[in-house]
Amino acid sequence: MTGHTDRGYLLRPMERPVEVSFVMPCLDEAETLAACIRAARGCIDRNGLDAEVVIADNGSTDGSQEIARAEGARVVDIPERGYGAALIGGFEAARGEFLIMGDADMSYDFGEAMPMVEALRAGADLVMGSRFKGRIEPGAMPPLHRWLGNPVLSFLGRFLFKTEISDFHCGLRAFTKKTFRAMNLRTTGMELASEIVVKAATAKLRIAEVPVTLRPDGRSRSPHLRTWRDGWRHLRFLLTLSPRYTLFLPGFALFLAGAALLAALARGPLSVGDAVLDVHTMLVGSLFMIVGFQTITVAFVARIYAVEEEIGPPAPWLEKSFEVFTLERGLLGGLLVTAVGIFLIARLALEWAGGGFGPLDSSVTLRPMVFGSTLAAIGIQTVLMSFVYSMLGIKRRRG
Ligand SMILES: Nc1nc2c(ncn2[C@@H]2O[C@H](COP(=O)(O)OP(=O)(O)OP(=O)(O)O)[C@@H](O)[C@H]2O)c(=O)[nH]1
Ligand SMILES: [Mg+2]
Repeated sequence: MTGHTDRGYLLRPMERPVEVSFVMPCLDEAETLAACIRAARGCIDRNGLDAEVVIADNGSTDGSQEIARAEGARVVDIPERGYGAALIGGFEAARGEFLIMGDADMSYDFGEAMPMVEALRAGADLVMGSRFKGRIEPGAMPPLHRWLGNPVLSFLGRFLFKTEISDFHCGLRAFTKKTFRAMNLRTTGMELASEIVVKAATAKLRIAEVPVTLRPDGRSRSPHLRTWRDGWRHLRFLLTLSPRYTLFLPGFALFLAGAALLAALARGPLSVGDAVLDVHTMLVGSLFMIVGFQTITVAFVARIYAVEEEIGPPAPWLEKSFEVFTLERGLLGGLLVTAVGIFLIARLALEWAGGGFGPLDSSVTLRPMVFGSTLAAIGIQTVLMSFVYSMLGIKRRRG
């Protein structure tokens, strides 16, 4: 092992840029932190890297900071809690052109960071470690994460964001400082792991993959990651960022199915084999249309929100649509549709009144009633959502 004297390169003045920064998020990792910093240093020494080690700490109370300093690493204190917030703070403070992130619990081998540096030197923007293409040592990953959480979330991520990445949540990865700036990372929790991949994939950055080994972590206490809480946060994040597949298309399909049912039954009952479809099926069609329409409108809420908060990929078409679909036009359109709906209902009511409010033949009179109430519901939904959109898009409007 090398002594303290040759650690000078880890204690350089802040101004001096280096090629590589190893950034480790740390919350109470006194048991394993020293070994992690030494492993990173081992990689630096063996490969003659011009590098530094940055510990992004969230106020550990077990002396992790002192351990880090004694090992010659630079400690950055991040007041905002959370894995994502700590890492973002660490990246900002890092002086390297290349940033390598890795957990401080000895579950990753920092020696495997070198192929990542080489990939970055060769022009990659982001290099993802892949535990599935590498090795997962026995006991390193709980079965629930191994066979359900990670594969399902990675599959969804690949499908929703059109990327080949095999391991969305690998803790060992590397990217350039330029990529870091371009990604404009926003999430403060564990979902940062997803955010990085989603942003890199949707911005069409050059992503490389390197197999890595996952070992059982070296600490005696339980991990910070809580399976269901963090799994759900990742899932929610992916779904929010991709309303096209999770909301818009299902909503649109439902709306069309409902419209088809209403159209088919508009003139009278329909026989399908031995079955006779009538006004009851029309009501189902009406329900489909209303729920489908609501789903579509919520898809737009999700997309506008993600764009406004800069947590999702940008959408220039949204900017344009705000110019075309102004609040006033939305209100007008919604009111018109509502008016048509009310007209259909009112016409029926007048006929009913003309007949002295006597009993109605529901198989006939329910038809315009269903059309009218469906249109009124959709019209009112349009009016309400126009307000919601204009509130969400308020930052967008200039002057
Ligand atoms: N600064 C900071 N670091 C954190 C926080 N949560 C986790 N970390 C660090 O992030 C790394 C990974 O945390 P773990 O708790 O091992 O979570 P994980 O590796 O994703 O999950 P497991 O597979 O269950 O171990 C470790 O270095 C932690 O110290 C946090 O809130 N703040
Ligand atoms: Mg861990």
